[in-house]
Amino acid sequence: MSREYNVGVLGASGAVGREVLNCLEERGFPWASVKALASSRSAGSRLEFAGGEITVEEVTPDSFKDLDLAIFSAGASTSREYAPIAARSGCPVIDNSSCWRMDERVPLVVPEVNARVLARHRGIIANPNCSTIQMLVALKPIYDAVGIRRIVVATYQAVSGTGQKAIEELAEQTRQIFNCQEPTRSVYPHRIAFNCLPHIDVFTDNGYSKEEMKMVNETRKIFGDDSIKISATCVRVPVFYGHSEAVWIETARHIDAGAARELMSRAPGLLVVDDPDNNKYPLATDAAGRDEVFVGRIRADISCDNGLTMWVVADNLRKGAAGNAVEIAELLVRDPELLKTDWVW
Ligand code: NAP
Ligand code: 3JN
Repeated sequence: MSREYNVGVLGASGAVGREVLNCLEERGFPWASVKALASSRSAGSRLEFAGGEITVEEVTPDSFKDLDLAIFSAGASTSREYAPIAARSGCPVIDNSSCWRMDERVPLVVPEVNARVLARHRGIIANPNCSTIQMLVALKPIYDAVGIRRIVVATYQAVSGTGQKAIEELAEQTRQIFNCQEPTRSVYPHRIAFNCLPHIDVFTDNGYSKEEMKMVNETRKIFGDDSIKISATCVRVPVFYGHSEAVWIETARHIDAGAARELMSRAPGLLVVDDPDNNKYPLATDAAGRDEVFVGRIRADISCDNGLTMWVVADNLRKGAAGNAVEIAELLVRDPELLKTDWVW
């Protein structure tokens, strides 16, 4: 019989953590046990899993001793505290937060793009930001074929990227507006219902938001190429699930739109939906609940030599967070070398 694994899910009660449980179940991950961890706030509450229920436990430094691997999505400060403890207990961590992404000791992994860097992990592996993941799955075949010099991207990000409370805020504000009531707000600085907010995470000294700079820095680390020029504008839109992106690239060598479409149609994890004459292009509503990245509207950028532009959509909680993390976990259990616990954190 093939081996089964004891898996920890830290942040299990949150939007990403619940999706991690769904992905473990739906993708048939070989689990022997699944331990749901969160803070004292939700300890004792029950979550549906694999046709039954599991009880959430409060995370403590001892939580990881009997686990083979853990997936974290409980924010950067929780990861900063607990990921080294788990790693030192022999439990490798796949971390969804930004805490470790730019740490030189930590591989930052999108399986379709740079799975090979997993080999040098020391117990902590970082999952990139959702907006970075879907863009790079789409661009990888073009990067490999002709190189990419410059990327300009505008994102249209769903509220589920902010967490469970933001999903409830969009639903409640929509209900209030339809009932002629003043919308109440607590998560975003402005009303999100029937609005677009060019503001995700905090603003930094250069005028870009932290979310925008994550796309810049993470892209360079994952492609292993500090020469790529990148400019991002990240926008929150009143969509529940699924991030969309308008992406413009300047390639190092010429490639026409047809050849780019052909390359993308053969790339792993990427589905081309590109028949505008028949109203076929990627939509957040179609991507929701799916693990693939969708790309369409692939065309020459008429403003730029060697320019291409496209529309890229994915479920931000699946491929953008939980799904990518579970895919990394699948790679770990497939290769016994990657689960050896002789690393030193
Ligand atoms: P959420 O819905 O607010 O859930 C937060 C989860 O973290 C809950 O389970 C919460 O437990 C737990 N938590 C918070 N503080 C904790 C603590 N001190 N100790 C233990 N558990 C704690 O947020 P979310 O949308 O799921 O996102 C969670 C994190 O995932 C984010 O902060 C971010 O770092 C990461 N994330 C990554 C991406 C990506 O692009 N890869 C996308 C979204 C989120 P309680 O129920 O007990 O409060
Ligand atoms: O806003 C989104 O659509 C994605 C959100 C990601 C996120 C939310 C809170 C904290 C992150 C992240 O993954 O970068 C973090 C964080 O860990 O910094």
